[in-house]
Amino acid sequence: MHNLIIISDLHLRDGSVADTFTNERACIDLLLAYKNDIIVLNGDIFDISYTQSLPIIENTYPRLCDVIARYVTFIARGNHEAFLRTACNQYLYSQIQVDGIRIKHGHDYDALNHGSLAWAGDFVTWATGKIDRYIYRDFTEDIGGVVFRMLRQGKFGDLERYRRFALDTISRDGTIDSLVLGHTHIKEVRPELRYWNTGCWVRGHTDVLIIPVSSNPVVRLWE
Ligand SMILES: [Mn+2]
Repeated sequence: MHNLIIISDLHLRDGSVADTFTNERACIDLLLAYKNDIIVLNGDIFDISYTQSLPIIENTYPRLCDVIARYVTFIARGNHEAFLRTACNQYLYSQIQVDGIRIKHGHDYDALNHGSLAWAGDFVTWATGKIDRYIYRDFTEDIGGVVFRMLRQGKFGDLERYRRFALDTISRDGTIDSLVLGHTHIKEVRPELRYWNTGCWVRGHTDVLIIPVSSNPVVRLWE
């Protein structure tokens, strides 16, 4: 029996006050502890919409990036990595499936990133990156926090709708037994719905999802 280890939404930035990544040592220890299993990073790991530059992130977190390059099996692309194709010498996939477990970041299911409104989601991602980059210090803990919550509310509406929309995928695709998303930063364990959310690994959160899988699982990858 192998394990599938999934974490998401680290939002690695530049180590400044606007960088909400937390507990690097614990994150490295986790990845090393499961290096013989299947480790998937489920999107918004490298916050390119904030830093505009992968080398800034790699220089800020050299040890973590080295461990990711060596031991992470697959990386799914999040909305903050929309234009990133590779990181830590690994390709970023839009979706990953291990046996019947479909893993994707899930931003295409939120109200702003879906279909013809995808530009709005891209804009919000871009704008929050700019807000954090230039006025975070005076902003985020008060007014910025309120604005951020409003943006988040606009994106997700209620989590019930986001989840239900995503779960429609399962009913339409016969190869999927269960779905693992990230993006909302809210960890959910809903095996009765065949739905999980990997939560996040930022200030106050070190969420990780561990699912046992067969020793020789069938893997499918989407560019
Ligand atoms: Mn996201």
